[in-house]
Amino acid sequence: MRRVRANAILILTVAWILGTFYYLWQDSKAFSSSQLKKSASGRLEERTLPLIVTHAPNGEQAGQLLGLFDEKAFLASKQLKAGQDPYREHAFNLQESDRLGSERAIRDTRHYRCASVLFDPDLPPTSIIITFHNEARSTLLRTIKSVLTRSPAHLIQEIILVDDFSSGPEDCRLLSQIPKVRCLRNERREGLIRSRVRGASAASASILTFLDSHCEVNTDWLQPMIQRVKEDHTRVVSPIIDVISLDNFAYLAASADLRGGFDWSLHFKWEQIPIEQKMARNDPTQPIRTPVIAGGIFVMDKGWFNHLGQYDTHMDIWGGENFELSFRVWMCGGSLEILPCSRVGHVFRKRHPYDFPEGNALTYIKNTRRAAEVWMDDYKQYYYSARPSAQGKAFGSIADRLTLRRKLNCNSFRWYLENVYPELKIPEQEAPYSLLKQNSLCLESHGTDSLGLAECKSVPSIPASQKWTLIEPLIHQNDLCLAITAFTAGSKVRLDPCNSKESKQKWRPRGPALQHMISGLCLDSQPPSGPPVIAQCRPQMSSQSWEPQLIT
Ligand code: UD2
Ligand code: MN
Repeated sequence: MRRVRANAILILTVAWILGTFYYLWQDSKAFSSSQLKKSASGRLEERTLPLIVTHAPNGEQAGQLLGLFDEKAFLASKQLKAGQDPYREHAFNLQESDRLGSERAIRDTRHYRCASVLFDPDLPPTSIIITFHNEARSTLLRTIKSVLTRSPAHLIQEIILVDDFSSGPEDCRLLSQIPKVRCLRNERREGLIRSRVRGASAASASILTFLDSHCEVNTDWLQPMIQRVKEDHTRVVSPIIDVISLDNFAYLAASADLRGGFDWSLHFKWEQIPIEQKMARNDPTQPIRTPVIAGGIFVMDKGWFNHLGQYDTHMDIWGGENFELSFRVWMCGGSLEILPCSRVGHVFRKRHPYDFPEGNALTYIKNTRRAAEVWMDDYKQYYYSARPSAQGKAFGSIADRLTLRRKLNCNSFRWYLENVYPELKIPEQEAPYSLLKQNSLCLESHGTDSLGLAECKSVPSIPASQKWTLIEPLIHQNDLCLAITAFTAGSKVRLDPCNSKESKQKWRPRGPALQHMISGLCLDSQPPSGPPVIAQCRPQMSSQSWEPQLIT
């Protein structure tokens, strides 16, 4: 009897140990597979996990979902004609999109741990807002159907389409036949910003969800976002945006280690999460704080959206609104995050398939100028330095938005930089020019090969050949730098293309003298006739004294 019991305990122990090993193996497999294997775009990730595939519903369910809407007729009437360029109209391969039809199974691209995250049973419903301008029928319908099939029905209060004055009114009219879908058509082209405001104002749910018109939502995409907003209405949340190939419409997982960032020209970019934050992340289901959102796909409490001033409706067509919203949310008491357990695919394109009545560049400048002028305080100077073409371009009145900022009592842009985006470095102040004086003479270049001394000129007639910029360890003249020609005393100096790693170009001050760091020799003008060389350092000698005099 005792032996039987001992055997049973042994078997249970072995089973427990094996089970533990299996669990740990699964875990490490998932982690290693989620380590980045980047594609050219830097965002794609390859996974080898056995992933759950999200299936399209069966025909009967789909029929019920669409009500009286005649999907076949809708798709058939606007297909690509033989011989037509499939990229021309939409900047993606229309033929492939049409071939896929209105729904398809896609890979569940989430980390496997996301499947076991629990949500409140009483999450509030949301209004989905999709604005479109001449969207392809197959992509638009797939967006709508993926929402209907991959979201818990009770969470979708309605889908509000805003047709931004597409060429014909038909799409809007026909799609309204789908249960839960409403379509509002603009009477003139408004752009996506005013269109979204129109859609949001018509929404009846307390939570707003914005989507582009060429998306496919993935398994359980909605619950994580509504949960976070329900817990704290000041959070504005977005999913990881997966990539739908514009060529073959393959659904590709994006990296889960990215957040939204930008440079001083207000150009959006995906960037790696800072290393300290990455190290601190031990739970891959946790939100990622992001300085800005890409703009198209996010969930926000409707009351908070209205309280914060919706959007700047003087922005036109496309662009810049994501910065304006992001700055406003952070600076006025909210937060922005990316939720890795929510995944939505989007067709990223290389060009805009539609026209900009005022031109693409001017519109982007107008919109980003408005964002910079209202939200960036004195830091807007860096925007103008990075985008000099923005200076002097019209951007309309911003009085209302400045009043809004005051009324909301928002933090400064400095606060935003210090607390939200410390990684955005302030551009180095342009170093001032100096003369390098030796009594009444100045160091002067004559082309790249020879240097000499000449009478110092004064403002405003100082020639470029006498202007030097001292940024240790380099002595610049524009993008050329003072370099020795050999490491021995008596060697001439010349100008070479600047390279801070080049040992021949490294100098440091030694008293009034300029010492070459590696050879230890000093710049010497070799009176009476030059040319300057490097010589044994004797800083007290006037031929080695170089007095920098700032040119103001
Ligand atoms: C990204 C955003 C997009 C928007 C934009 C900056 C994602 C996935 N997309 O560009 O939502 O924030 O950055 O402004 O983050 N549209 C109109 N009227 C117009 C022009 C466009 O309704 O005059 C619609 C268009 O059909 C689409 C949406 O607005 O549904 C966004 O336009 P996009 O897809 O050309 O922008 P995208 O993805 O390049
Ligand atoms: Mn888009």
